This record gives sequence, C-alpha cells and structure tokens, in this order.
Amino acid sequence: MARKTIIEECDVLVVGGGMAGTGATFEARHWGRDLKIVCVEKANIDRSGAVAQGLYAINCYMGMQWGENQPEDHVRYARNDLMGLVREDLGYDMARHVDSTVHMFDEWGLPMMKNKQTGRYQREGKWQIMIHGESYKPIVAEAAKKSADKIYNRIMITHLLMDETNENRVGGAVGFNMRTGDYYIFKSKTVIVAAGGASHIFKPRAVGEGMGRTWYAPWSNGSAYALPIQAGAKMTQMENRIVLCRFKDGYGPVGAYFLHLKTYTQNANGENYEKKWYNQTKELVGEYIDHHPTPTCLRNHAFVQEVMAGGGPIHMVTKEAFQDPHLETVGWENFLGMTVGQAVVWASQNIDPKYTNPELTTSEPYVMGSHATCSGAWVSGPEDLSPPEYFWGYNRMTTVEGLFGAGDTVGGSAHKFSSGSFTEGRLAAKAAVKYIQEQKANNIKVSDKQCEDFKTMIYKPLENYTVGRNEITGGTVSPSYISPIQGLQRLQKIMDEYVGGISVNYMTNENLLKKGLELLDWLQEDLENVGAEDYHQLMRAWELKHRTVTSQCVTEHTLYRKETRWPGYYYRGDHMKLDDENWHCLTVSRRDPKTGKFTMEKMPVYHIIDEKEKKEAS
Ligand code: SFD
Ligand code: AMP
Repeated sequence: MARKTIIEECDVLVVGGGMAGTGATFEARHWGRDLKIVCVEKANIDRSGAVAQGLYAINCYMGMQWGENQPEDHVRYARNDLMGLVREDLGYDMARHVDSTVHMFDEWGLPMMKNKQTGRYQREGKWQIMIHGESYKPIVAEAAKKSADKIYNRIMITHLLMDETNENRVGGAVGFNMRTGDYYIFKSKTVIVAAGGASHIFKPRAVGEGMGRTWYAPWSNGSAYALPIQAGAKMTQMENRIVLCRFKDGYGPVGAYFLHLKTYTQNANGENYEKKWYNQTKELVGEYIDHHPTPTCLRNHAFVQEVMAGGGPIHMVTKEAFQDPHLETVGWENFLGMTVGQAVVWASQNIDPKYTNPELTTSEPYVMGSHATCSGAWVSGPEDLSPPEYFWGYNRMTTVEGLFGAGDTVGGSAHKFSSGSFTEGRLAAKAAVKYIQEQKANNIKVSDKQCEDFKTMIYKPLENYTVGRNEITGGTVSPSYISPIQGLQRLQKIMDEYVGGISVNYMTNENLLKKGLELLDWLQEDLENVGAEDYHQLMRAWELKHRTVTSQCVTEHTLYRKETRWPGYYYRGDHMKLDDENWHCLTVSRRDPKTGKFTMEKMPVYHIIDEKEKKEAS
C-alpha cells in the first residue's frame, strides 16, 4: 500500500497538545497574529495527555489578587520540596504568571469551586484550588483549536529536523499518522516540545493483565526527553525521578485527602510511623527533615522504611473524615473526576472508606518535570531574572537554537502541575515568536535527503516484521525481530533492577548503574530489530525507542550524582547521605548526536529569591 508524504511548512510547531502544548498554541497566536501555528498531537487533543480523564484540583495557583501567596513563596516551597535544588528563575517566572492562566480557565467555563464565605476559589491546600475538572482537557483544547492554523491528531513525532547550515539549530519535525500510515514532514522555524513525561520506563507494580494501570498516564512515553536529547540539547536533573504515595492498585492521588479531608497515615498497628524514622532520616539528610512542609521524598522515605521494617500495610485513615457527608462526597468525587479506576478498585474490593481505611502504596518511578520533581531540558530563563549561566537569549529555549520546551519537558521548575505547565507553554510560545520576529530563524535548510533518511528509519519496524514473521518459531517468538512489548518489558526490568525501581526498594549503586548502562546499550542495538505488525505497533516501537533514550539519560545522571539527595525517590547505596558540600548543584548532560555518548557537568544552583531579599534589606 502506498503511503503518502505530506509536507507542511509553518512558523511555530507545537509537538504535543497536552497542558503545555495547548498553552503554547494559544499564546503563539496572541503574539504572532500572522504566523502559521501548527500543533501535532499523538492522540486526540480533546482527551490527550495526563489530564485526559480530568483533574479534581489545580495544584498551582498563587491567589495574588487576595494576597494569599506571592511567587517568592512558591519558589521557597518548591526549593524546599526538592531538597534545595531548583531553577529559581524558571519557578518564579511561572509563578508570577500562573494566576492569569487560571483566570482564563475560569472565563472559558471550567467549573471552579468557590468558598461560600469568602467568595474566593475553594482552597484544597496552600497552593491547590478545587475544580469540577472532568472537562478540563476539552476546555483547554478548544482554546488551542481556535488559535492554531491546524491541529493534527493521531500523528506521533519521532524525530526533530535539523538545519543543515547550522547543526545546532532546529528545522522542524517528522512523524507518521498512526491510522493512515502517512509520513508527515513539518518544516518549521521554531519547535516547542510539549510532549509530557514518562511512565513505563521502570517496571510498574501492575503487570500482566493489570498493565497500563499506573499513576501517570500510561501513554506518556518520554518523547519530551528523547526528542531534545537526540538533537543534542542539554538536559538537567534527569536523576530526579519521582515516586508517589498513592492509594493501592488504583493509584488514586492523595493530595485532596491529606490537604482537604485532613486524613492521615498509620502503619498496620495504628501507629504514626513517620515519627519513628525521624532520627534515621536526620542522619541521612540533616536539617532538611525539619523543613515544613516535609519534602515529598522524605515522606516517602518513612513509608518505604516502615514497610521494609515489617510495619506494612500502610493505611490512610479515612474513617474519621468520611463521617462528614460533605467530605465523603468530596472523597469519592475526587476520583470520579480524575482517576475513575480508584473508585472502581474500591467498589470491586468492597472497600468503603467510611468503614475501612484503604491501603496506600509507593509507586514505580516516573520521569516528569511538573510535579514534585524537575527532570527535563536545560532551558534559558527570562531576561530580567536569570544569571548568565541560566540565560541565552530566549525564555524556555533549550541549548538547541529555535527548540523550546514547556511543561514536563522543562527541567528545574518543579510544582508547575497543570496550570503551571499551560503557563510555561505560553511563556515558551511568546519567546518563540520573538525569536522569529528577531530574524533568528532565517535561511534554515532542510534537505529532501534528511527527510527521506528519517522516512526509511521510521518505517523500518514494519519491514523488520514483514521479513521476520516468516521465521516465527511459535506464538510471537522469532529469532530475527523483537516486538515492542518484549522490548518494553526488557527495558522495565533493566531500569527496575539496576536503576532503582520497586523490586529493589529504589536502591542502586555505581556497579549496578554501570551494568544497567551496558544492558541499555545492548537493548539499543536490538531495537534496530524491533518489528511492528501494524501502524499501532509502529507507534509502540517508537514509544519504546523514546523511552529507552530517556532511560539512558536517567541512568547516566543517576551515576553522576554521587549522593542520595532524595531518599524515598531513590538511594545510592554507595553514597547514602545527602552531600551539600559537593552536590548542592544541578546536573546537566548532553548526548553527542554523532557518537551517542553522554557527557556530564555540574551547574550552580542560585538562590535568587533570598539573595534578592538580602540585597533589598541591606
Ligand atoms: O493531584 C505527543 N496532574 C495534576 N495537576 C494539577 O494541576 N492538579 C491535579 O490534581 C493533578 N493530579 C494529577 C495529574 C496528572 C495525572 C495523570 C493524575 C493526577 C492522575 C499533573 C498534570 O496533569 C501535569 O502536570 C500536566 O498535564 C503536564 O503537562 P504537559 O503538557 O507537560 O504533559 P501532558 O498534559 O501529558 O501532554 C503531553 C502531550 O503530548 C502528546 N505527545 N504528541 C506528538 N508526538 C509525540 N511523540 C508525543 N508524545 C506525547 C501526548 O499525547 C499529550 O497530549 S495530582 O495527582 O497531581
Ligand atoms: P498528589 O495528590 O499527591 O499528587 O498531590 C497534590 C498536591 O498536594 C501536590 O501539590 C502535592 O505536593 C500536595 N500534597 C500531597 N500530599 C501532601 C502532604 N502530605 N502534605 C503537603 N502537601 C501534600
């Protein structure tokens, strides 16, 4: 069957139409009225990304109009939660704009809960406000659809195109339509990668028939990292994978329970186990354990230690809060509007949280840039805030010219969540338009050969299958190709056992990491022989390839940082303590696109906010 090649030329290409991608598409139109703006989405923008099922809270809202919080407060909060290491310029920049984003969501019809006494948005916690958010994603998608020249659904972007006159400048992207198989070439002056985080790179707790039941969206496949990494962009904090405390088996989030319902945890004997681990944690991380709120990783640490010491299962005490009919409704609605699977698990296991305290678990690790974690691309900050090491001309531009990032793609700026990711998309788009207007994207050359070479590469898994299926010995076993699911399970096993996943209680060390890197190299070799029997499997093959590149980067970073900065996320058994003297810094990697080798460096962490205040006070 002949596959068509479709060529589209545009000014701003947004890869991924999730929270950051819709924000970028919307804002690009505001600043670039005459520009051609195209958004390409792997699924369908109406229900794609991590927010597909909806959300019950907007986890990042300052409330500056009522003097509730200031951006400085949010920087301190994120810095504290990430054990000191964030890009404060990026965090501040997001925080100072996030309220305006949320106000637009309100205008666009997102049902916001209001506090009847104050008339303000209903707070769930200091940073979180509550919404009826089942239709959150279609609402933001509509804004993007009205702004873009064209939204392409069902196209997976597999590679970035590079300018042939400047090897460090982007020239667009290519991919394929997973329904028709057609090949798409997007030649673009700028590209904003907003392709979400990565689940399923570490072995998940739910395997076999339960596979796909993860907290972060199972379709978040690390393109956000693989695309810039393969283009030679620098990455930061990729070792800072996140583990989440979640309701067992359904992965229902805990924030609304802890913060709004005021539930709390206890071990199997009904004890407050967190206290028990205070001294031990202090030994490892020093005064960080005394910070408020307790950093997310340290809360996990107590959980993991207690379970290892035999104190499990850990329960969330819901029986008290659920006596209040209002809180009982909130508890159930929280899941019905965000993680339906959790309500289904409870129904199927006869768990009524009013009478039974449900079990909690710690999840498999995920790679993200928007929750209590900040893995992602090393990007320029805004001109008015960023010190020289953090600034190279255009806000949210990666170290590849014309290539921007937002949301989970961007490293260093934790606690953005849905609203902050949309906001970061807006900031990236504004800068991308400026980049074009300042003539930085002139005379980009992308040859037909470059596009043809990618085409051959992209469809190779179909060829592998066509040839290899003749040699199937039984079932799906063939000596000449591996299927995407076989490759995925192999990747997950490597990451799990060698890089600190669930089966080793998040423990790793230099020897394990080196072995893991070797096994990942061999997996990379074998992925040349991945076979895809149809276009859906072709997508799976490319998802796997992106996950594998992401995993290599995560492993290189984990090897480089010789300390345990975030106990509860992962442990370096050979360096169990936090080491501020040597590692109060950001880690930055670059993969050489020609050799595939990574190089690592340290970058300074600037505590811009408090330095600014110290200066003002003196
Ligand atoms: O409580 C390609 N999140 C929550 N945020 C909140 O503000 N409140 C909450 O209540 C949140 N909770 C929560 C959250 C997520 C999930 C899964 C659950 C609960 C169950 C976090 C936010 O959702 C998250 O921060 C943002 O969505 C991040 O935005 P962004 O844009 O970085 O990622 P995305 O939305 O997943 O979008 C990515 C898009 O890219 C597409 N894509 N398209 C083309 N080619 C490729 N190669 C592509 N690869 C990916 C995707 O399809 C997607 O549309 S709570 O638990 O924290
Ligand atoms: P979660 O539901 O765990 O994804 O968290 C939603 C929001 O609540 C995020 O902003 C979390 O950082 C915050 N959060 C969750 N649990 C706690 C807790 N025990 N203490 C303080 N903040 C929390």
